[in-house]
Amino acid sequence: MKSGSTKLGAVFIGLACTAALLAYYLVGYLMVRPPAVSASTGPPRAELTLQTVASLGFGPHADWVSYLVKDPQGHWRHSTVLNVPANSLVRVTVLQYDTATGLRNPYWGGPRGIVGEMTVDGKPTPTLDPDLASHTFAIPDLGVSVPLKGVADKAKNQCSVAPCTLAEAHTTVVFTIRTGKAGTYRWQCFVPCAAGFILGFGGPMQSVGYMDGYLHVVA
Ligand SMILES: [Cu+2]
Repeated sequence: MKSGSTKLGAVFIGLACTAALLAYYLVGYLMVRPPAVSASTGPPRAELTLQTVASLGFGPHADWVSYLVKDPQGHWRHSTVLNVPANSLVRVTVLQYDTATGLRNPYWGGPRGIVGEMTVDGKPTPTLDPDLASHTFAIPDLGVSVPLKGVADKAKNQCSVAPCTLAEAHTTVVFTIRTGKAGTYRWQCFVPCAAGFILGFGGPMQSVGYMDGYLHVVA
C-alpha cells in the first residue's frame, strides 16, 4: 500500500514536471520577438526596404513565406519589427519574390492609405489586377493596404532561400505612407498569404517575424 502511494506520488511529480516544461516552452515560444530594425533616415522622410520571399530557407520554419527588412547598414534582417519616425513620409520599397496567388477580394487590388501613386517596376499603377497579387501590405490602424504584385509562375531564376538578390526574379513595388503620432501599430499581410493554411490564416500569417509585424512610430 505504501509503495503504491509512493509510485502514485512519483507519477504526480512526473506529470507536474512535464506540465511545467510544456508551459515553459509554450511561453518561450510566444514571447519570441525578432529584433527591431530602424528605417534608414530621420524625419521628415524615411526609407524602408523590405523583401517578401516564398520560403525563408532557414530556421525553424524554413518553408514559410516571410518578409525581411534591410537595416541602415544595408544588411537584410529576418524581422518584421520596424521603427519609423512620427509625422513623416516613409517611402516603402518592397522587393517581391513570391509568385501570385490572387486576391480573394478584387477590391484589395486598389492601394489605399498611401501618399501619391504606387509604382510597380517603375510604372505608376493606380490599381493592380487582383489576379496578379501575391500579398498585401496592410497597416489597418493607418488605413494602409497595398497589393504586392507577384512574379510569374514560370519566371526563370526564382529565389528559394532568403535573402534573395536583385539577380533573382522579383517585382519592385514602391509607395509612400504618412505616419502620425507615436505609437505601435500592427501590420500584416492579409489574404492571400499562407495559401496552405485554412482560409489563409495561421502559420506565417499570424507570426511576428514572418508575415505579421509591428510598426513602431517613434517621436
Ligand atoms: Cu501574404
